[in-house]
Amino acid sequence: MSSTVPHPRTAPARSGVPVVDVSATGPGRTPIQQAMNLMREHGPVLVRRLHGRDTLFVADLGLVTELADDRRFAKHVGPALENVREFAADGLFTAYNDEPNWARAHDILMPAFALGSMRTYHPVMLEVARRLIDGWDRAARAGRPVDVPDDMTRMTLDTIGLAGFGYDFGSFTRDEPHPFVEAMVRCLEWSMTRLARTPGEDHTAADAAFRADAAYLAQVVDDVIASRTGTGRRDATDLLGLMLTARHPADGTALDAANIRNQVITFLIAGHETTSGAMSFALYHLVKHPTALRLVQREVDALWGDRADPEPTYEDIGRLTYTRQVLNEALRLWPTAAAFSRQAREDTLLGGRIPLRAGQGVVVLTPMLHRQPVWGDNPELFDPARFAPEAEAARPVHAFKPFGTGERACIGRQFALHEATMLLAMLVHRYRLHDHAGYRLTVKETLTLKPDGFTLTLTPRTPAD
Ligand code: MNH
Repeated sequence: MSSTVPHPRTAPARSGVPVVDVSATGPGRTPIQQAMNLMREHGPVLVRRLHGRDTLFVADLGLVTELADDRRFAKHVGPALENVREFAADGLFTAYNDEPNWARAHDILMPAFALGSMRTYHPVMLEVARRLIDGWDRAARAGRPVDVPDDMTRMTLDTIGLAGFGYDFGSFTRDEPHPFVEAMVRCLEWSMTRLARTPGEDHTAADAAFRADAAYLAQVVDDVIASRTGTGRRDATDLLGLMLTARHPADGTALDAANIRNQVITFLIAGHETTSGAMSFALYHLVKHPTALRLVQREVDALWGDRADPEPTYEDIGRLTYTRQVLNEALRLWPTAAAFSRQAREDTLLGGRIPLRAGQGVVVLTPMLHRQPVWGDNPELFDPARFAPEAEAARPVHAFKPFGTGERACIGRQFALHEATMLLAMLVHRYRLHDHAGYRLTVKETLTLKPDGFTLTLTPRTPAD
């Protein structure tokens, strides 16, 4: 694979980049947190060596700023995404830059993600938020804890299913997550742990299980597509409608059936997994930081007063500026898609000293970028004031990259922020959140990040509380 080309043998010495060999333990089940700890020890640029394969990790702001220059660098589909390609192929997320289907799909689907389109999704997002609230009301009455990441995942999967594809996963009518989620999580885990394999081990069973899961995902996707094509509503203007009928604005081409399947898998996964983690981390930080919670309460109370069942409008969500700051701050500390890769367009020196060959990958470790000195003396502190407009304006633009960078940055950013801001605000307005278990954060990695085993208990709130 192109990204695992050995680091030029002389480079570490010449460039002064530390090389840390982790072969003895491997990266284990938490490779992101391992890399974070390596950086805490060795600084914000290092080479991680694993069984002779080198990966350059970068979090230094100056270097990331260079890597964000689309004239010198582009997205790199590194080993992790190569594994995801085994089930998402040339979908938007995992397509190579020069694969014609990337630009074709990007141009066709862009209109579905313009800010104005969120107005169209708003009613569906609200409907699904209410499904979650119904469930949380029942839990509150029964005094039963809720599993935060599980319920956030139910909510985001149903939202992307309905808003993007007119397909109802019905996640809140099930005790267990929809089997699509379980198969998807196993596929993502396979993609991650496959990177940590020791040469010579036998992985036949794991690979066979993966193939079965991937086949199941494809089957769900075919079902999603069939339920549309069967209705005669092919021309709906949602994502699936665009995929099935839209023509490229410049050359008139359309997406082929195989690519549509890859796009549907891609959007079902990319469209829910990371948003779910982001909302879970935001709730975690809020229960641990009463001052910030208080400020969110003030904001939602100012908007919705003591109405028991407010009807959040599309415009309301834009007014929830502090709630949005909370989400940004949660994404700073735990960006749920925690790394992205860049490659040099031509042989070059990064930072004037680190030789990179054309096509060679560099991993930006976002959680550590988000803890660099530009964030002040106490980067571990959760403080939404960092995202007050004045503070944001004063900060270099590339200091905050939870959605990646450049033309391959997240297409779903507005979608995620609209959905997450609305739900967070509704939950804070409606419930008192109790950290009944004195939760201690452990971050689970399945390529994306989530707080593991995070539960809350709830009681109804009246705005005076
Ligand atoms: Mn999303 C790309 C993070 C929500 C669909 N997303 C990316 C990248 C990051 C990212 C980082 C860039 C990856 C890379 O450079 O290799 N995305 C997020 C986060 C959230 C998120 C942190 C929520 C919070 N993403 C969403 C949602 C959707 C979505 C919601 C769809 C509805 N994301 C995508 C797609 C891409 C992407 C599609 C690939 C875009 C491209 O390469 O053209």
